[in-house]
Amino acid sequence: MRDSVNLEDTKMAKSNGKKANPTKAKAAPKKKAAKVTAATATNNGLPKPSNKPYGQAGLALQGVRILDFTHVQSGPTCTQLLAYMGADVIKVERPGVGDITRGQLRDVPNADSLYFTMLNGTKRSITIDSKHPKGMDILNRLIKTCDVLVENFAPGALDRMGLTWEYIHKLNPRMIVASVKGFGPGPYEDCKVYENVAQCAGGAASTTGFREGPPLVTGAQIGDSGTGLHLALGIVSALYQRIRTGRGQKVLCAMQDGVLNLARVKLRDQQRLAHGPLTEYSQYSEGIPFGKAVPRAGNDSGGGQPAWLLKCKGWESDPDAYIYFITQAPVWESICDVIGEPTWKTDPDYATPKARLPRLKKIFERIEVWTMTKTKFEVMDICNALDIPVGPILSMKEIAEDESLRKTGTVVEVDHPTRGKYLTVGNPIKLSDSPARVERSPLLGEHTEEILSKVLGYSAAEIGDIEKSGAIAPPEKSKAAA
Ligand code: CAO
Repeated sequence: MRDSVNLEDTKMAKSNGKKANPTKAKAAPKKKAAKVTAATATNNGLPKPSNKPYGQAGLALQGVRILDFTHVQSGPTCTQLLAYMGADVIKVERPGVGDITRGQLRDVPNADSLYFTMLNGTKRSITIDSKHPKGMDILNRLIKTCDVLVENFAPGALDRMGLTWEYIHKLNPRMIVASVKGFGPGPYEDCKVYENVAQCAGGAASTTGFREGPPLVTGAQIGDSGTGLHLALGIVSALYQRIRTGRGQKVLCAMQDGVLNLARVKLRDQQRLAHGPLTEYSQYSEGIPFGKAVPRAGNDSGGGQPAWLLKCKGWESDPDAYIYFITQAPVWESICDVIGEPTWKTDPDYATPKARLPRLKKIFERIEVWTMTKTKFEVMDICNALDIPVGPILSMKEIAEDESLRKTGTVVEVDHPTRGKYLTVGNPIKLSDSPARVERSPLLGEHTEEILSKVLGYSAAEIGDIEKSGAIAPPEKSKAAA
């Protein structure tokens, strides 16, 4: 503690432009103060910078071991990302059954589905019946050896297994217990929740779609994957705090909260609505009055730069021949030139962002006349050269075939023993000193023996007993073995 006082003094002295002299710290007894070297003071207690080449100093989360009790999508998204960052993720699955997604939406008979394989890469799989006494023994050992337990069971399921926070924390006070639930504490806390329920309850669906149509869910899995990403940040923060406190904590991410966090611009607009119409919504330029709640805004921009989705050459036969076009104010003159309306640069009806607001519909119709003469990629090339922000609607086919995404490791091809090669999304977060570890997903129970012996220290005889007991094998198999 005293050392940190000295370090603070050092920081203050530095920020005052004085040379740091930790040995002169006021309150610290001489003996303690002398221990703070110049090296630790300037490095804030961190080790000396590694002199290994970047990318060869280990992975960011190396040494972190995760007890992964997740299933379906939200939890697995989180633990897969942590595995990509270098954590040792041990996925616990029910013997003979496993994560339900292994068998959902199967495209290759008898092979784990893409649903499963694309969310569980770089993990190890152990099968354990958590309701079997020997299964509980194994879990106890895992709890003692892991840093983080991650789960996204229905509310109460972990407690019903006997794995309450109190129980876990007693076995391992350093354990971080991270959960995804559908809702936080409140009237819905006991509800089971899937992706679209969260999109609806988090405010995304009511603000997505066209004004004249019903609420719409989006294909991006903001409820599941979005909440998994929030949880990963919570876990890493708790690991960081544990360096100071030495103890674990609970991390909770409710899917409703995660969606709302991603839809916050709409809560912004809800509050703006009290002060007048939302002038950047095309509804305003169409003269349609606003109601009490934020309306659906179609393809309007969510920010201060008006934008819309426009047809490109080939739109009649290609459902993805569109470009998203942003009329960013600083490049308005370039837009006028490129679409062939140079007089709009000085015309008082068009020259300023405010003047344009009631005319957005007409403006985008005119820009579309131009974009329809070009392919989306031609529009990209022309507009990017002029600094006009535009985005092509890329189909999943185009993304799967995109060379640059392969090169950056955002799309990765991995090989799987039963399904062969498949594409997965690699690590979207790039760290310059920690290359992503993107590997195939494990088969059900593929690492059971390896984890029992190498991680938990069971002997061969003990593993034999466990196998016979039915704690790690499906019931039929263990009966046949007995
Ligand atoms: N050994 C023995 N039993 C196991 C086990 C194991 N290794 N792993 C799981 N189980 C049991 C659990 O103990 C639980 O049993 P009980 O209900 O009898 O206590 C049961 O399997 C499964 O629990 P569940 O209720 O979580 O699963 P479900 O398929 O009924 O519900 C879901 C799925 C997603 C709706 C629910 O888990 C949920 O609401 N999770 C929280 C929110 C969430 O993450 N949703 C996103 C899912 S992705 O769209």
